[in-house]
Amino acid sequence: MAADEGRTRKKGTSMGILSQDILDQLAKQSIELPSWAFGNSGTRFKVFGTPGTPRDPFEKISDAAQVHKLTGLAPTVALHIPWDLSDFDALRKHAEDEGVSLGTINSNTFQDDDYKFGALTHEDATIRNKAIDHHLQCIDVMDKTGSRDLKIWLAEGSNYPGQADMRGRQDRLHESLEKIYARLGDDQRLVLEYKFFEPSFYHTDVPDWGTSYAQVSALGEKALVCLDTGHHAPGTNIEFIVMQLLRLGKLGSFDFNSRFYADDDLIVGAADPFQLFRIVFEVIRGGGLNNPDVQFMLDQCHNVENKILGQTRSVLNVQEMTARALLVDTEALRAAQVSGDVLAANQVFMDAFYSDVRPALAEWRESRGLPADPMQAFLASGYQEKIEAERVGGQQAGWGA
Ligand code: PSV
Ligand code: MN
Repeated sequence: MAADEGRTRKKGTSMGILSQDILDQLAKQSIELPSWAFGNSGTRFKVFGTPGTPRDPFEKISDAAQVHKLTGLAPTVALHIPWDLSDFDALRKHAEDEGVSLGTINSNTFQDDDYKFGALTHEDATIRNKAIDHHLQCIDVMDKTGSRDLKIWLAEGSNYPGQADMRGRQDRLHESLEKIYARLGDDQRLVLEYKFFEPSFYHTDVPDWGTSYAQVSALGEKALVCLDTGHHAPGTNIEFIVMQLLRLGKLGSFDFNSRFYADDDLIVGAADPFQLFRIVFEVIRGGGLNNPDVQFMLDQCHNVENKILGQTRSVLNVQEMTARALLVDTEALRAAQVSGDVLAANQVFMDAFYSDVRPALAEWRESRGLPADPMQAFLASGYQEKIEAERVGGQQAGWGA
């Protein structure tokens, strides 16, 4: 135990497990929510409609703002273009009125017939230019919304060996990205997301962190990698990638979610809480926690669960794992590592992982005027009943609106 425990820890309360230093770090944490998490989503088999689902970006923002009101953790909302096309001055004002602001702008080159065989990599310059123009429009939107980041995820690749000129596509991707990058303002950034497969099954043009890193490094300082935790082959050591990208100064953002099999987009920490712990530990180790250069975001689709509660659960899970990772006794860990004490090092690590920080976090939340149990508070708030009664008629939002 630290000698200054009496000074830094609140004795006699469950918060005592979390030092003031840890609480200060937790107080600074922010996690961006994706607007699309509040619309309907599903699988290729069925999209289930849910009463109260937003019909437009304004209603999505209102729902996202509930998560922030309940947790104090989610002050910004990412938009998807064209799904969230609207009067952005009004949307920005609406977000401010609701106590949040607009965040990352996500482009979309995966829902247009022209992009069947690629967008930024397409053989045909007309189609490439169309995809580049879409990104330039996204940057126009960013100018209006005050957003810093343009997030690009590309659904490009091929299904069969021999189908595509992989090398040529990589070269064209670079040329296209250069044109987009050139349009960024001084304070704007481009984050390039990778994903190992789907919708293409043989090759994907940006399948891994190395390809994203190579592409963004060729652009310049304002281009970085986005790491979506669901976009790796099973068994991948994601925390190693986190460590490496932080070491290289190229980790721009996270899309947090969890997965059992493929890109499942489930609640963060649901499938493998220990993996989330290991990732957050490396974030802290690499200086990425509460570092504005490393944007924490969720990228989720709630197919069967309540969407506002699903997002709330996710941000709370990130907060909980951050608290646990901050509990790692780094001095003891380092000493064990240096002396080659394998078991002691592992025990230090696991001690922190197994610490139950939930009562401490509940008490701390209350001390800051937030509900001790945000999930319960939402259920008691009447908000869900209200939106179900009010949002009748119109077209519920989903992938495509
Ligand atoms: C598709 O896999 C995806 O989930 C990517 O992760 C993007 O971030 C997101 O869609 C929105 O375009
Ligand atoms: Mn993503």
